[in-house]
Amino acid sequence: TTGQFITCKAAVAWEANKPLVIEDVQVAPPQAGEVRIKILFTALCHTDAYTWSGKDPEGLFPCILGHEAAGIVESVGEGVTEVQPGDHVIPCYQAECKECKFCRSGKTNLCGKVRAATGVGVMMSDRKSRFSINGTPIYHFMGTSTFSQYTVVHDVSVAKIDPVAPLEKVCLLGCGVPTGLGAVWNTAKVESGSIVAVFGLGTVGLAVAEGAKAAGASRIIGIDIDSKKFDVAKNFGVTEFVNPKDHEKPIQQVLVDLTDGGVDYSFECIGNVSVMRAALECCHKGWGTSVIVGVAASGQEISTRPFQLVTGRVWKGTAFGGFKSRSQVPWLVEKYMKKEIKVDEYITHNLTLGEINEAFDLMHEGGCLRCVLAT
Ligand code: NAD
Ligand code: AHE
Ligand code: ZN
Repeated sequence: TTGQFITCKAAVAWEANKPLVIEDVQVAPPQAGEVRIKILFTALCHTDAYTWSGKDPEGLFPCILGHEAAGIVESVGEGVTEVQPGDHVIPCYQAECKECKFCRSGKTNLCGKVRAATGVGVMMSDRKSRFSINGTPIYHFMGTSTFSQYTVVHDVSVAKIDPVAPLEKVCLLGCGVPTGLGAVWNTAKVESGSIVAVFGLGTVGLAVAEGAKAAGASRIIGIDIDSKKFDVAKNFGVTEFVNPKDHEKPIQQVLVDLTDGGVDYSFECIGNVSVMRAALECCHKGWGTSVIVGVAASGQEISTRPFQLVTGRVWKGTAFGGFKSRSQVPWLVEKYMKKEIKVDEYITHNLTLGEINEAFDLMHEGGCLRCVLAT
């Protein structure tokens, strides 16, 4: 079947930091191994704001941002067997082909099949974009580009989910919530009784707290420079709150003093390299493990004294919480349906695609966790 072009609305980032513009975009039919999805709901994640800022070395303009969404398959290209039109899906920026060196390693959730293309805003087969405006190509973003009524993704980047699940909620399972939960369960493997520190109490940090509570952590210390975060953080399992601004001492020292030598696990959920250092250095000698979740700007580097590692602290990082996307997103949806994980509680605002610039403004306000846009 040779499909037709679809003209639809999408929010186009023409240039870094310039307000997004709702445009009529032509979306090409899916080629072999590709899937065209009608996006119904998309949320905003801090990473979209990061790339929009111009600080992402992989950020290309003009592009269509967005990577936390849910929708329905509209059409599929040749050779696509795992989804069909009508299926409810979540696009996955971390693909899972189940065949590449990464997927077969059993050691990582990263997939190598289409990453070279998704990092430069095009599709793998012909290194071209499926989006255009009057013939001008518009780049894809993270292999997902969900700030659009229709998008085209690789088939290895689509998780088919239970059609009963509410898409206006489970769109969050495309990024922030799984990232936090998985950082705890898959990357750190936090044990019952552990002392955990979470730096940054946005959606990702709160999902870390939720995951740590489920893992049986004895203390979950939330650290944020915005004290308003604590009230809401309690509902996600944070047991103690520390605002670095209330202390003269470096925050790592404050935490070491609070915990008889340091925490068992820490998580940086901000994207600030000096906080990453503090998160490592607040870990207990001999075993404390720190997981980098936040994304830091181009040119930023982490540092610490090697002695910190020589004496047993461990520095790790995580992408999408270590979850294998196509295999495990449907499982996360089921856990949500069984009320075993929260999702609704992270949604503080609902707007439409046309209000996307307001939604980006909201991200900088303390009261906003996730804003879901109806497309
Ligand atoms: P967010 O903006 O909602 O949350 C960040 C929080 O950090 C805010 O509460 C803010 O007040 C706090 N903060 C800022 N500076 C601070 C400081 N110096 N000390 C303490 N707290 C501070 O962001 P989010 O959507 O939750 O994302 C968090 C980070 O995780 C971002 O960097 C994002 O790009 C990244 N991320 C990574 C992955 C991954 O797979 N690794 C996935 C999703 C998001
Ligand atoms: N392009 C950025 C890297 C951004 C980054 O690290 N992305 C995370 C997901 S953030 C989701 O909100 C990730 O999964 N990374 C692994 C990968 O394969 O991209 C930069 O700074 O270069
Ligand atoms: Zn994200």
